[in-house]
This record gives sequence, C-alpha cells and structure tokens, in this order.
Amino acid sequence: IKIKKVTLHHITQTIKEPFTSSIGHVTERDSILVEVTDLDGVTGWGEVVAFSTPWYTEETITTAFHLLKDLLIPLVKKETINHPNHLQHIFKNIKRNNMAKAALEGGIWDVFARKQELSLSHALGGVKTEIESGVVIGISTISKMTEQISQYLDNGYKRFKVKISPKQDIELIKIIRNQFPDLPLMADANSSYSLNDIDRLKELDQYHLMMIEQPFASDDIIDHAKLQHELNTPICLDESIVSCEDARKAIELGSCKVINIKPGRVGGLTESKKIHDLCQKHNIPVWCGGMIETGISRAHNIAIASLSNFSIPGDISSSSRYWEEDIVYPEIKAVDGKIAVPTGLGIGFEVQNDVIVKYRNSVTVF
Ligand code: OSB
Ligand code: MG
Repeated sequence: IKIKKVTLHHITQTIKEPFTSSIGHVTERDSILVEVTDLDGVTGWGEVVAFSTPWYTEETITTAFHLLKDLLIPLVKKETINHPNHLQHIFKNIKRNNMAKAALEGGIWDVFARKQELSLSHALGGVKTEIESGVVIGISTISKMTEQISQYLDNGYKRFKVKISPKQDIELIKIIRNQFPDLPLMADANSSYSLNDIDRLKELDQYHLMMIEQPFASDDIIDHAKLQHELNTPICLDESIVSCEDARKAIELGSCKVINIKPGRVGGLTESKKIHDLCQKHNIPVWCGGMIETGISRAHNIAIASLSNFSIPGDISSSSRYWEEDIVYPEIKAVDGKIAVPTGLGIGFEVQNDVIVKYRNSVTVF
C-alpha cells in the first residue's frame, strides 16, 4: 500500500441525551474521521475516538489532529506498507498518542482488507458471524437508570453496564438487582475509588455483578491486584491497559480477571489482536469497549469483536443508542441483542458523505 492522500474531517454531533460518568460529561461529540486513499484509488476509514478534553485519557481531538498532521501522516506517506502490522514499526519513535495512531492505522486496515478482497473481520482473523450487543447506562437518578434498563431489556440487549461512583453505588446496584434478579449486570467506576474503599467495594460482592470495571486509577495495577485478591467479583481493566505489555503485567500481578479492549486506547487493531491473543493464552476473557463513537469506529469494533476470545458482550450498541443519524449505512442495529458481522469488503459499511458534510466543521487534505 502506498498512501496517496489522507483527508481529516472534523465533525461535531449532538448525542441523543447527555452521557455522564464519574469523571466526564458528554453532550456534543467531536470526532475526526480519517479517510485514507492509496495510489490505486482504494479508500478506507478510521476515526479518532479521543474527546474534546482529556478526561478519559490524556489525548484530545486537538492533540490527535496535531499528531496526525505533523507526524503520523507524513511518516506513512513516505513508506510502502506491505501489511498494517508494520505501522507499529513505522510509529516506533512516537510515544503513546494511541488514539491518533489507531485512527490512521484503522483507515489503513480498511484499505488493506479491501485490497485483499476480505471483510475487516476476516482480515483480522475473526471467526464469528454475529456478536452479542451490550449497552451502557450513564449516571443519572436511580429511577431514570432503572427505567433505561427496562427499555434496553425490551430492545434485547445482552449485557448492561451501569456507571457508578462512591456517590452512587451500593444503593443503585441493590435496587437494580432487586428489580432485575437475573440481569447480566456490571458496573464501571472510571477510577473513582481508591484502596481506602475496599470494604465498600466488597459490599458489592453480594449482588453478583459480572465484573467491576476500572475501580482505581489508571496507573494503579498494584492496588488493583490487592483489591482483586480480596474481592470475589472479577475486576475488569479499561484505562489501565494501553498496550499488550500492560496486559501482560496486569495478568501476572493478578490485577484483573477480564480486560476491556478498545482499539483507540491501545493504539489500534494490531495491538488489540495481540492483547486478545495473550489473554486467550491466559484464560482471560476480553470484550470490546465503546467510546460514544460513530459507526465507522463501531464497525472496527464489530470486526475485532468477531475474534474468538471476545467471549463477553461489549459496549457495541446500535447506532440509535447515541445518534439520530449515523455516518454509516446501513445503520448498526442489534436485533435480539445480536449484531451481524458484515461480510462486505473492509469495514463492510458505506460511509455517507452527505451526512459527514452536515456535521462537518472543517476538512483538511494531506
Ligand atoms: O469507560 O468505558 C468507558 C464512554 C466514554 C469513555 C469511556 C467509557 C465510555 C462508556 C460508554 O462506558 C461506551 C459506549 O457506549 O460507547
Ligand atoms: Mg470503562
């Protein structure tokens, strides 16, 4: 693959209802859609999943734009890329900035799959024809949260993740559990606890959650190991795992029993697959997280989630969960809680230029 041009589309969309976690609040979602075209005229799409402010990780839409424009795009334009796996080598002197790297890498994976006449799922080694769909319920009042659960249950979702923090945890989970005794339920704390809260977190054991996601800070894999040794509920790490090396250390320390893989957070699909393979070897199930992203990124998520060790339903919900109108066609739809893995070439969805234009602030061609 020889890259001819890369087009960055900066868009802003309003999500259907504001989304709140313990550390961040999203109403307007800014994204950079990355359109990669090679010398043969094959086009692929990626997406920067960073937010406008660095509440989830240190990257922002602005830092990612800078990295893409000044460093990553010039680097890939210089090279002939035989396989997207080689991008890790091409990017080796650029530290972190994983979401910027993943966006460009994702577009190149899409080009690569199309040129191989494969779906992205098959290009990655995916084996599933459908994936199970889960949904996330942001922080609001307990009654609104249980109402949303009822609604999403009717939609057929297979797993329910509620956001918690020390301000709203035990009572919330107790009420949900009483109302929905068999619900596949988990909680995501987005780092809102510390070691002082061990007794409080142990109280959650009685509600048989599938797992607790990221209770402690992102650099606290030692404390997570201490917690996991005292907790029956499996810990799932999200923010703590930004590379396969992180996953190896967390597994070795016993910091978690499950890992949430987000291609953006770990620097792309190649690294996602490495983490998947490592976890499989160690009997650690993985699932694919979400970033309130457009259908482009969701399509990448569906493809990676078709690998065999993605054995727990992730945060891949229907387009209609957040969007009035998605960038991709057809819209992503969970039917009976399942999303079909597309069989078309590349990401398997059509990117609708007229919809991009509607939400676009700027377009820059490199
Ligand atoms: O912690 O998994 C998270 C959204 C934005 C940033 C971080 C997280 C989330 C979610 C929602 O939990 C995922 C989604 O529905 O796309
Ligand atoms: Mg999370």
